[in-house]
Amino acid sequence: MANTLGRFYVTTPIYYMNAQPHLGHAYTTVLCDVMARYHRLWGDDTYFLTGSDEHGDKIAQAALACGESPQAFVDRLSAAFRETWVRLGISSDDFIRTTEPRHQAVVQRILQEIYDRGDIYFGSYGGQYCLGCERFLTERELVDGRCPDHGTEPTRIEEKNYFFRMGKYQDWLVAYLTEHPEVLQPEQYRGEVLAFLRSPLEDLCISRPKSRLTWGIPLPFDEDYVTYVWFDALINYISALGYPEGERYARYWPVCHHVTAKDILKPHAIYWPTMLHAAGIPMYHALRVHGYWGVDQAKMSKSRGNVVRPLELSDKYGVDAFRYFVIREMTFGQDASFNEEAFVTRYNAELANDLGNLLNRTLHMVGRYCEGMIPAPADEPGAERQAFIERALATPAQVQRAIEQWNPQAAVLTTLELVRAANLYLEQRAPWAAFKRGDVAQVNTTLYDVAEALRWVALLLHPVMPGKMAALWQALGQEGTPRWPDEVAWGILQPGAATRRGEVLFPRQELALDEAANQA
Ligand code: ME8
Repeated sequence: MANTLGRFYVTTPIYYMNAQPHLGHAYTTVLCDVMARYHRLWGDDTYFLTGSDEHGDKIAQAALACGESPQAFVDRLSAAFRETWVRLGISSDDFIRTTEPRHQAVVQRILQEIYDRGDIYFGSYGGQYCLGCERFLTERELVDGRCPDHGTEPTRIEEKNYFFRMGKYQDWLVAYLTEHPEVLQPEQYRGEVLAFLRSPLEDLCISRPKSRLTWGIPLPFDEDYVTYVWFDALINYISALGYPEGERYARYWPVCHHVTAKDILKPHAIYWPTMLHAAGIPMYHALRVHGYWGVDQAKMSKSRGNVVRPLELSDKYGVDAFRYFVIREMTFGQDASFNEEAFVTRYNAELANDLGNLLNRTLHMVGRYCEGMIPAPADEPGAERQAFIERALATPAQVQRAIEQWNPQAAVLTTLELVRAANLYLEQRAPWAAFKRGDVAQVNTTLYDVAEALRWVALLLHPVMPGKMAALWQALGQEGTPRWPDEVAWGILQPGAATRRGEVLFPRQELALDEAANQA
């Protein structure tokens, strides 16, 4: 979706602080980081939020199981998440924790606002409660009496609670999602939500009695209750902006893009819009939903012992290789399966071979034939050259379109095609043979063109592999960091710039399976 305001706000879900980060968390966070970095590269005023979801039953129980207080427990896990993001090169602008006073104050303010407007009432409820989902499930959601997501039997709970009149906003929500198809994409997920909304929408239980759970934000209008964790968590997206008076709220809320996997579609596509509407807050700009990572065609789970830890992979193969793989492998919206062998194969074929070798060969020839300096191209309009330059010229717009359409995989693949075109061009023009013939113009022009294409690759893939692409940029004798669009023009590379041959950019990797690490 074109961003007309020149501003971009992107959010990850705030993850539950009940376990260490895994591949799924890392994927969403890397994806948001890549999107934020493209927007920054284009000069958009960009804000990127992530954080931690720290209240609720699930966390209270996990803390109990570890013999820790809930606060000490979430402090420890939240620190582990933050450290993981630093090590994965995540460039978030803020990290919100739902136990922070700045968040709690906004949750209470919104609860009071909706209560005063008459959309929160007190009532009795008996229902099937799933601890994993932290919500009551309706009869039609159960499969053979079990929660479809957790496979566990829900617990029957009867209690008095507060309810949000969510059902009242069903018609508004259906009309909104119908009239604004771009708000919820890919289309299959919008279809799922609209199908769900064909049956009556029930009101949402938004409290938990303190007699059962104390680890939550107290309701401002009844001290015997705490807030239901989803009603608390969703509000992070605006509390972090300093809602309602905050300057960041005014600036970024109109361009908010939420990103989640399909598991939490319902809270984001149904609870959150109706909560916003009831509180008189404008709807978010977009919700983008991706699929689920499995491992070797199976579900990733602790009990199967197949949980993929992102830091183990980035320690073994490099952080940029990890980022590249997840973005390149998953088609946005669809499920994907992780396999370490496939990771190493892709790495060797695409990064070590196609891109790394192209750079090695180019630098080697620039060293041998041109004294290590970028040569000046001859003004030569040959057909092969013309075709190659045209291929290069088409790439930035294709990358930009792919990113605007939330298809980062296509952005990577289209850049990879440019790399392959450069390899082909090198073969066709064979500067090593031209050198032997003494055809200096052909040598210089070919090496210039390939180096220029590599400079573009450094720029086009910078958001995906910031470290490696900065190294590529410098290897070509460039200073500072790439800028777009100033530097996406053919011929910016200055002849005479001194290339730098440092370490091999993408050394070949061997598969190094570590069974013990997988059991941890
Ligand atoms: O749901 N594949 O937190 P959570 C892809 N606290 N992505 C995955 C994944 C997988 N196998 N597993 C997890 C919560 N994710 C709430 C969110 S937001 C206001 C509150 C990612 O720790 C994906 O982004 O269970 C998914 O939506 C999220 O982690 C769920 O994280």
